[in-house]
Amino acid sequence: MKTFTIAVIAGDGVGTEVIPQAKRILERIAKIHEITFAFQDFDWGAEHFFRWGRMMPAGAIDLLEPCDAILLGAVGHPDIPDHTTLNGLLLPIRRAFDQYANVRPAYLYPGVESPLAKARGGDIDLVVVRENTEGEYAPVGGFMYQHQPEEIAIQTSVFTRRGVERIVRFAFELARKRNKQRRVASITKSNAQGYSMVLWDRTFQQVALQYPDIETESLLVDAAAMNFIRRPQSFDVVVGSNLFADILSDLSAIIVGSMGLAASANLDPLRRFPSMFEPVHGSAPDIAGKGVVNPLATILSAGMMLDHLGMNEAAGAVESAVAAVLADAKVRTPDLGGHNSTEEVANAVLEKLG
Ligand code: GGG
Repeated sequence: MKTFTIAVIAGDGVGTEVIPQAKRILERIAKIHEITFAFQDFDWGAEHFFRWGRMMPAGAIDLLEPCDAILLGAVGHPDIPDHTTLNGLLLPIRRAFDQYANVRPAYLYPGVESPLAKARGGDIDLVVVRENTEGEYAPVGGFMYQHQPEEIAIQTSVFTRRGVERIVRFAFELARKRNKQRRVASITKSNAQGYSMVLWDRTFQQVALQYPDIETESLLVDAAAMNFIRRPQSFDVVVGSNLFADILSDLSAIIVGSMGLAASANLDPLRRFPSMFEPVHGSAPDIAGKGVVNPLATILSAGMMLDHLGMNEAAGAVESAVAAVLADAKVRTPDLGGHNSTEEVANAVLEKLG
């Protein structure tokens, strides 16, 4: 029987509520498909920070490296600055394992209401591909004269030709694999950022020449935001830098109904290291502990993990079960207008899985 070792970091806030539900789904999948998941739970995050002064231990990366994949809940705590939690856990993992492709699908499931009046189930079906290891998130910069009136902060973006080329190529390959509209939209702000984003545009144009079967479009990020609202159905694969694609993927999540449905994969496409799967949402302190967070984003992320592990049939089963629960429109958490609990929604998915 095949065994997959999965590192599990539930993290903070609602992360500790959605991860147990995703594990229940994976346990059921394991039974159906005669495989085993060996979960290794790591209690890293805010509580670890309060106790030890760091979000994860010094040897954390070495502990994660032998695993087949990482399943992450959420990071963030109201009593710790957000840059401390993010830079102490999530971002170092993405960089250490060169998870350069952050894949964030946004599909308007039948049965889910979009805030866009005209959008109907199936109308929106796009994937935001986010460069995940450099760009605006590069840990390069510093303060001078900290906390003084003359304080200076410098934050340097890092764009490399190699980094841009590989994420753009990934986006083109994904458009081919999806075989839907066969279109890639590249997002920059090269009118204002005349070095990094110009390098991005040039690289995009060069890579595009190798994909004559894929239609292309280059948009400034402000126009892209507008067009996500005005003509969301025209997008297929959307590729952008670390910051821009992060912002656009929140927008794409909300036009397909809820952040509670937004799944993501942080991939090392070369498979040298474990890839990491997480809901796009954060720790949501406002609803943490109430048992009402939507578990579907994490369950769909677990589905993406199955796909990455080569369990395509199982991944399809998870996605279909979630789609069926949403189409029934009976059991849903408050973010989707329902009154059910996190556990009840996961139960409904389990029922569909059989
Ligand atoms: N699901 C992990 C999490 O807590 N994400 C929230 C967050 O702040 N993410 C920042 C990012 O993806 O760059």
